[in-house]
Amino acid sequence: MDLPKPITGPAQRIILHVDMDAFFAAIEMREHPEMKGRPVIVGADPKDGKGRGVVSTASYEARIFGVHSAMPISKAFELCPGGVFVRPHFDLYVQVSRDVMEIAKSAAERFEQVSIDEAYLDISMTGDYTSARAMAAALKEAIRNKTGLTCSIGVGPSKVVAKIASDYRKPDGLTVVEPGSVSGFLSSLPVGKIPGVGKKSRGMLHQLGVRTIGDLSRIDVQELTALFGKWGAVIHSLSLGTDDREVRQEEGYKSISREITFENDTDKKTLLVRTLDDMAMELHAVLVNEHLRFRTITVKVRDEHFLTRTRSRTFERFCDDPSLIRETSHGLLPGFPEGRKIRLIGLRLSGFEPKGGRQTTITEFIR
Ligand code: TTP
Ligand code: MG
Repeated sequence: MDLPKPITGPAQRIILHVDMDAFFAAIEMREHPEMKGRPVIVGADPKDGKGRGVVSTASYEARIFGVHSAMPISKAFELCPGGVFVRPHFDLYVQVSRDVMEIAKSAAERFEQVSIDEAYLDISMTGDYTSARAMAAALKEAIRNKTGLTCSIGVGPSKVVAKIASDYRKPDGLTVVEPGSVSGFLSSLPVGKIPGVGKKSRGMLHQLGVRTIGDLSRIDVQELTALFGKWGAVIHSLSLGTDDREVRQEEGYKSISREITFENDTDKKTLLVRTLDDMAMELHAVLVNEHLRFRTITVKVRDEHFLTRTRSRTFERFCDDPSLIRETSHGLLPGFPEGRKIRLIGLRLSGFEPKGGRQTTITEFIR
């Protein structure tokens, strides 16, 4: 006889976010043990303080001096003249990234890589937060054994909570936020910890008297939408830890891209071109590693008033030539109203065919 089935709700979601610590710098320190414990700054050549270009990342020792990603390299030199300045080795970073992502992917039901050193895993199958914590600890261990590098992990009921949690005890951190502790965990954190809330939005929120995520959660949504449009409603729900986005596992790359927000808005064409060159080198390293060729190249630029322009070019044939990426991207730099400064620049390659037949199972590759 068929017994009636018990009524059960959907299983609770458990999301894990993993982010490598000082990724490029940590790899350089692994390759050059003599750099261990020193302030290591990966990025453009500082040229005794006259260098153009920006910092890619800095070791935690260098961050004590105030050095951080996207800062002009000349400023980093000023803050930390005794630092070890290293030019990036993207091929190596991409290979290490691949090792990390392979391990992470095998640990989850669903896996989504979101940047070179960062991924979300849906680990709802662990069933409860005690098992999820054990799984996260095992993942940290496996990554360290394979690569010699540390990462930080956050676990929570949504992507936004997991992401904020992974940043909470960096480096080498593990923070688990159970559903009942979400508002307690978020409320006292500065509002800038919400992904996407940068210097500009932070300043505007401070003017409303909003300093913490708790302050943001208590403010009237309409006040936020008046100020930020749709984005206002988005950050309001994020402040409550509400985030329905699923971990999206996609087969094959749709595009690979890189974006950088400058520390200070700039009108220097040379800096824009140099930044595109660095991004081209990094994306080319991904192409080589993933055996891909592309047809479409897109440059995106956002100005100080948040006016965003993109320009693309699609080639007739698939290609993977680094100098072609660089030169085409320079030509695609869009014009802007006279006197406007640029705050963000991005480069994207898409329209892939696998070279030599191998296809990956990793999703988009966006910072
Ligand atoms: P992040 O994870 O943002 O930084 P990180 O890993 O260096 O440090 P953290 O411990 O805080 O996570 O970025 C990963 C890599 O991406 C970083 O090592 C270098 C590169 N990167 C840039 O090149 N430019 C940038 O503006 C940023 C933010 C990162
Ligand atoms: Mg990182």
